[in-house]
Amino acid sequence: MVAKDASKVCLTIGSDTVEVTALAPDLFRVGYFPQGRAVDYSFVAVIAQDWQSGPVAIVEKVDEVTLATSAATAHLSLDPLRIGFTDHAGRSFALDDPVLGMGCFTGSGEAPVIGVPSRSETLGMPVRVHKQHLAGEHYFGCGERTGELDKTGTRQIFWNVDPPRGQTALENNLYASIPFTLVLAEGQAWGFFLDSTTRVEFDLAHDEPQRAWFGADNGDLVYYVFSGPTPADVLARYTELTGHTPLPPLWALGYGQSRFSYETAEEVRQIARSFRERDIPCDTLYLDIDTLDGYRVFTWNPVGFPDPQGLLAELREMGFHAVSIVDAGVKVDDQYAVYAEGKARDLYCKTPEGNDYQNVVWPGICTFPDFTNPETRTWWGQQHAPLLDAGVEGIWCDMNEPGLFLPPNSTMPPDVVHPGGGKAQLHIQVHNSYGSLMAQAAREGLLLLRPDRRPFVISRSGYAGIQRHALLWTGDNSSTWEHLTMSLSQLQNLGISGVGWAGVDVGGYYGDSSGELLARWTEFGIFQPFCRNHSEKTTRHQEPWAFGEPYESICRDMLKLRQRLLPYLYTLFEECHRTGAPILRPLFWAYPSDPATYSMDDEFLCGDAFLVAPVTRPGVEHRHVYIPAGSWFHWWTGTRIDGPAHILAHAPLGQPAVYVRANTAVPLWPEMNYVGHEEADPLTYLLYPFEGSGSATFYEDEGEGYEQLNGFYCRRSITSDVDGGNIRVVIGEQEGKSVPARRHVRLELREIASEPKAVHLGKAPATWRYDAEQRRLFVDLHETASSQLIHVSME
Ligand code: MIG
Repeated sequence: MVAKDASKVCLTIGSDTVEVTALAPDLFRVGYFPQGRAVDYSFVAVIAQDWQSGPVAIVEKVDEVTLATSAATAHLSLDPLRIGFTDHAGRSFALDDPVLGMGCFTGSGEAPVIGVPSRSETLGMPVRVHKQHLAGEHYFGCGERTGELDKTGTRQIFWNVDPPRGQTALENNLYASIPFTLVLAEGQAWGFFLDSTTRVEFDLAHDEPQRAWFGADNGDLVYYVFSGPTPADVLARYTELTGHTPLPPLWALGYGQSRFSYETAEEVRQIARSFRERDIPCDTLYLDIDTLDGYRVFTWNPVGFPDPQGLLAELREMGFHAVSIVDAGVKVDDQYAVYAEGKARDLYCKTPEGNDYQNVVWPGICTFPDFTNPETRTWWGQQHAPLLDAGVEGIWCDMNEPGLFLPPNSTMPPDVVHPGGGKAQLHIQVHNSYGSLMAQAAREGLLLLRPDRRPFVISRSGYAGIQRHALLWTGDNSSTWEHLTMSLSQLQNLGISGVGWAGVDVGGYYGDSSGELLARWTEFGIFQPFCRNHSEKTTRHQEPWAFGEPYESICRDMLKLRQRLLPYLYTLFEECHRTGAPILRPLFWAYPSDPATYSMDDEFLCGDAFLVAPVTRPGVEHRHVYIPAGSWFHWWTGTRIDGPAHILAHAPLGQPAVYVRANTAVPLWPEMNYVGHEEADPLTYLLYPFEGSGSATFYEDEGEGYEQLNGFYCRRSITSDVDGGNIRVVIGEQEGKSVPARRHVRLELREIASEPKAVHLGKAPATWRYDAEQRRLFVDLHETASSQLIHVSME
């Protein structure tokens, strides 16, 4: 039976329901609800509800139905049911495999079936869709993976775990699960997202080269297909569906220092003082579980931290922000108010017999809030009040897979019950959402408690959509070169899975770091969207000064550069917030038609302007770098390289292989050690002009609060045109109502071969200085809302 409305076709086959809906011109949703299960689309990942598909033409023939939007068409052949897509350029994608198709999965090698008689089980059968793997298709994304960028030919498991220490790149699933893949073929992208919070598996042409399959262990099969055709189109729609990364407070982009644990207030003070005395930038200090009273969340250890409010006020005075850890487990202790209240209100997960489910984590025996229940989330959010009152400004959600100690590295048994405030579900059905829901509770709590502030929440676990609640850090890595290598693809994989705000622990968590490893890691770390150094209890300390010289100076120089780059990074965060574009990007993001970029995951782009190729081996000063099309300037020597080219870069310690794209302005602050340390005046636009043209955007706002929503921000473009001996730079007219506090603006043009004949600002002579030795031209300008044209005549 076929029914339809304006943008949806609904099929009833036996007791099964299949719906295909056009949500937007480039986005289709397929829902398969077997065996009488109710039509139900999850709320955990998906946020957008009011879709405008535009006109949808639904055409019904005897054995075929099509839904056509202005951009793409879904094709349903009805006997047997097979679903596939084309776009208006005639490209086919996400085509059901003609033999196997979609349905309840009964056994390996057998076709899934639709319309089998109803079985009255809560969980339902495993469900799967088999798609054709078309020639030339490459799969990317899949969330938090340490394996390589190109996932073609692999199996990917989506099931959140707290892995044993020292995992290798073979460890498939980690702390967060994002069952999304971005597919590229011949420069064109499409996307696929399977929305299920139970265990999910993708076979990306692993078993058979002509097939890929996507399955959930039980329940419904709900998937979304994005028609692209660019990677940016796919990510824009995916993040509209699952939510945008909020704008962070500006200080959250600065460097953070952490340790499991700084154990006393005095130790925290000493760390803070060392940063300032040693002139090393740092914005944020992290307080790990030893700050707690017997590991009870939302408390303070009265011995080590007798006066948290006083400590945090001192830190604020020194320009630091403090972030406190909150674990998922609540210590069973009737004298402990948090536990007692959760118990009295009956907000914990249950055993099948109806008792509170208990397991052991840091505090000993614990219960676990049922975050699927909205009432639990509100209650949990309120618990953050004493931390904020003491001066804590950010919340660090840990152990939220949930990770349990009995047995080690385990999680909840599948039959634990999440009562859900009325809609009970088994743990296996909601497992992958637990971390996201905890982060959501924290974020919503912070928003209620400090409505004028932008919440800062960091989470270890998450599901698709985690980006709208928290930034994700990648948990317990190791202080090894191998883990540094793995980090590069891991952050690229996250970026193209909607999690733009992410970072790995700089220096590595488990095991002893070394001066060289820390220095190399920091060289890479300053380009991580989230830049925090963290290490485990039993390991050697790894603060930037821990290994002496030359490593301390290298870390200082790198972190100073990060701090100078904050206006550039903040512009990228705003773009990510608005469009879903990752901050740290694979090369193919900008070069989808260049297949050489598909596997080039030991280097990456940071925004449009920077190409970064970290050294990830000890004792090595050279490495291969692929320079993609365009002209690029080496950061340290100014040497120009025209891509595409494979080069051997010289990258001695302290001078990582970093390149800046020609004609792409980079806004920079003056050097400083934390946000607010000094006035950000002057603002420098750094630019490497070269024959041709280019443009960049600069966005700024208060860096806190929400006045940007009332128009108080400032966005402008900077364009550069070079034609023979004429360089024309236009700093565009300001959009938005903010009035930046600075008065001075400086244009710094690099690699100018000789002293210019004349430099004009509009028609008048400009104030400028040429540094022949450095080949740099500095033009002094004033801050103004109107546009400024700078004309450099070389002859
Ligand atoms: O079982 O709070 O990933 O960053 O330092 C370890 C102690 C619990 C795991 C986190 C790590 C943190 C540590 N936590």
